[in-house]
Amino acid sequence: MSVSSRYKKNIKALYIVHPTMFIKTLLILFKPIISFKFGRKINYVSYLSELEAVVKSEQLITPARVREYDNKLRASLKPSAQPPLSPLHSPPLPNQVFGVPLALLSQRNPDGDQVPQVMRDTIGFLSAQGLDIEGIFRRSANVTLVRDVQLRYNSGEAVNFTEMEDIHLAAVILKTFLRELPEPLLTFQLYNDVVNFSCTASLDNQAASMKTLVESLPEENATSLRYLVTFLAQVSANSEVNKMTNSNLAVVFGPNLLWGRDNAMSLSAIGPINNFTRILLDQQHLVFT
Ligand SMILES: *[C@@H]1O[C@H](CO)[C@@H](O)[C@H](O)[C@H]1NC(C)=O
Ligand SMILES: *[C@@H]1O[C@H](CO)[C@@H](O)[C@H](O)[C@H]1NC(C)=O
Ligand SMILES: *[C@@H]1O[C@H](CO)[C@@H](O)[C@H](O)[C@H]1NC(C)=O
Ligand SMILES: *[C@@H]1O[C@H](CO)[C@@H](O)[C@H](O)[C@H]1NC(C)=O
Ligand SMILES: CC(=O)N[C@H]1CO[C@H](CO)[C@@H](O)[C@@H]1O
Repeated sequence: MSVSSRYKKNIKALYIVHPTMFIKTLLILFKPIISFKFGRKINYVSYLSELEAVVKSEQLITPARVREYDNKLRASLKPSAQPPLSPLHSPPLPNQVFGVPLALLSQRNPDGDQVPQVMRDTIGFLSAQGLDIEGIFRRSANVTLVRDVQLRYNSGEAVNFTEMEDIHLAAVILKTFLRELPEPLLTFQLYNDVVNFSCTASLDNQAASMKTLVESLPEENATSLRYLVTFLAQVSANSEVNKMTNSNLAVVFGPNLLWGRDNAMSLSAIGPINNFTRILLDQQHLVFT
């Protein structure tokens, strides 16, 4: 008992990769026995790459089978394996919001606003009420509610997140919107430049190189990116409370900002993409001037 509790105290955080429903349920059942403080140290991550953002990968001894499983899981998931709410090959519904090009959304906006309504709604709500929520953007939301909100947007209904009072729902909707764009916000065109960014840009001109890249984006993409990144900087400015530093945010948002044309997120690209995202967040005041 004393040995085990000393061990528990020494554990800073426990990460569970590839959590199954079974393990999550087990932990919920045992939560009253596991101390509260320890319960808070348990984190779930979906992929090894998210873990590598926290622990140096050389320090991890990962069995080959686990790596294989991780590759399989990732290949099956990114990003086309989302529930077929946004049929890619049939024409969009008249008011469809998820899975349609940004240009179409801004065309539809009456006041010519280039930032899509979903982004305005979620970010507006989250910057008012989400900044001090621990683990914002890390947690999942009720799948039924997520689908419900997507359906409401896609059928042209207004959605009021303040009324629903659900921070994680709004956070998941924002991520889902970005991930379901037919082309990522950072565009396929910039894929190579982004993946190669760390090799090509020297440390002292990172911000300038990034500024050039961002300025080469189509206007509505650049405007929406700026809107998002400015908000994420607000989130990490509160990382003392919400625990979401720029690196943590980059791990969550990188894969929603850019993926390859073949849809499968290659393991070797995800590190550089997340790195790029972190630098973008770090340097946002210089990039967007
Ligand atoms: C998810 O939301 C639906 C609709 O409000 C509710 O019926 C269901 O119980 C919720 N599921 C969970 C796991 O909370
Ligand atoms: C959303 O709901 C809140 C709380 O009910 C209300 O105060 C606010 O005016 C609503 N916003 C809109 C745009 O309807
Ligand atoms: C990155 O740059 C190297 C050397 O310039 C090149 O061979 C490689 O194809 C590039 N990779 C991508 C993904 O663009
Ligand atoms: C991420 O960037 C750091 C420097 O900021 C570099 O040392 C590291 O190799 C990069 N990692 C990847 C996967 O590109
Ligand atoms: C005008 C334009 O090219 N906009 C692009 C912005 O990015 C989206 C994907 O997010 C592309 O589909 C658009 O073509």
